[in-house]
Amino acid sequence: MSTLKEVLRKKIDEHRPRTVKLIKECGDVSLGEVTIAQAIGGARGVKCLVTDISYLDPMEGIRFRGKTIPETFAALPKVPGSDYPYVEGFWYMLMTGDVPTMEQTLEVVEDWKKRSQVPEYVIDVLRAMPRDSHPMTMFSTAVLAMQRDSIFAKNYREGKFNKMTCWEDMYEDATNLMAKLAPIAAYIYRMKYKGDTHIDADPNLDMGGNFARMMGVDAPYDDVARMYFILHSDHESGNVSAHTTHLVASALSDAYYSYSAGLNGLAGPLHGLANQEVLGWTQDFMAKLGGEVPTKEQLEKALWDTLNSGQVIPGYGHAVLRKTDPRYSSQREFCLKTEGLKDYPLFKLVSMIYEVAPGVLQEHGKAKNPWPNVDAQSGVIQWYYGVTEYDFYTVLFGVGRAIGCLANITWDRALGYAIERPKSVTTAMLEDAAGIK
Ligand code: FAM
Repeated sequence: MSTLKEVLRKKIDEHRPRTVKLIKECGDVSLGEVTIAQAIGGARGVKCLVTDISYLDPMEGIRFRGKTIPETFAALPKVPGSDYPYVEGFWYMLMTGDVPTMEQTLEVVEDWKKRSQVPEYVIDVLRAMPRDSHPMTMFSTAVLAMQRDSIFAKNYREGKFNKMTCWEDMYEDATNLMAKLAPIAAYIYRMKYKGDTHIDADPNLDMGGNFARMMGVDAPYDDVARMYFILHSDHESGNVSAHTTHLVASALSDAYYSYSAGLNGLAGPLHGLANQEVLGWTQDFMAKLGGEVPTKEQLEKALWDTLNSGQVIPGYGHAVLRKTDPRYSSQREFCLKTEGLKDYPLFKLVSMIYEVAPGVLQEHGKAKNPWPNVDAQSGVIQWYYGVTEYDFYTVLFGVGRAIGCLANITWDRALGYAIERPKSVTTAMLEDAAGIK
């Protein structure tokens, strides 16, 4: 029995009475009203989800279990010789809310290793798919294929469902899935883009280290992986990938069904695909200039051309944030401190976009947030380290996003969150309510 699971059990036992009390004694307390604009406009700002895994303040950005990004990086045990923490320790922190010791972290490292073997049938499924399938389609399919191994689904089928203990099956499924995601992602990468050559994991490495190895990319790509997975892990539970995962899990679907669905949402251009679009936009633009870094005037014109053609500026704007995304800043800091990267023309252009785009978007007057989000910066780092197949970038996002989504649905089960079922109304009902009929 792992320490993480035992700590989690204690946390869940302590937490449950809070949720029960809120429903039983304070269930009628209002959290606000819902306007017509919110009903039509994607439920923006409607407070109807509960999660303690992370909280997104519009001005401050994300806090994971109460910690800002710099605080998170500072608090967690670091991989020896690395500036960045173990992803496994971060998983412990998101699950339990506690910063693990090095010993507790290494226990998770070992646990993930034991669970990391990708079943042969998953490899067969991937290999049977057309090679030009989008890597996100492959990734989501691989996750869905593993549903046959769900412990939750098996026990449910066998009549062993118990509301109080079913989180344990979710936890087991979530951990089994989490441990396999990075190897599956690396397999897809090497199959699709590297002549179908594959590199075995090294039992001495952590998850980030092994991911870099299996991708075939040298250090400091292991640190890039650790940083990237942690930064992309969670952003409250209302974003498309987290909310979809939660919604599907609320029907008592298992972790595989739920996260495969979450990945399908992440694959959309307004969500996870934006990072590939940023790089596409930036490089097309540089190519037009013959590979030169543009002047600010040229850049401003290109941004306006994009807006005037009805397209969005990828990597800018956010549904909740109203300032520069700290996940953007954290990756920018990595670029600035990394020799070679800080003078890299593509990074210079991304930095120049940061200077020019907010002003353009403000003048354009539509986007509520003219500042960059996480996606405006991540592609350039991947490109610099030779991961130039930008169709693949959302898969990287998907490996990281699993940490938050899977921690969330484990807690959903533990606290017995209900099946999700918001109420719809008709357009005529809205017109009636507005008195315009
Ligand atoms: N460029 C041009 N127009 C933009 C814009 C941008 N970057 N961001 C928002 N707008 C427009 C938006 O299309 C909308 O126009 P209409 O009224 O004509 O429909 C208007 O500004 C108001 O939108 P908003 O309230 O500011 O944003 P939303 O909450 O509706 O949407 C985003 C949020 C992220 C989908 C939107 O800002 C966007 O499309 N950004 C570009 C794509 C992107 O970077 N996505 C990644 C988001 C990231 F956080 C992630 O999930 N990975």
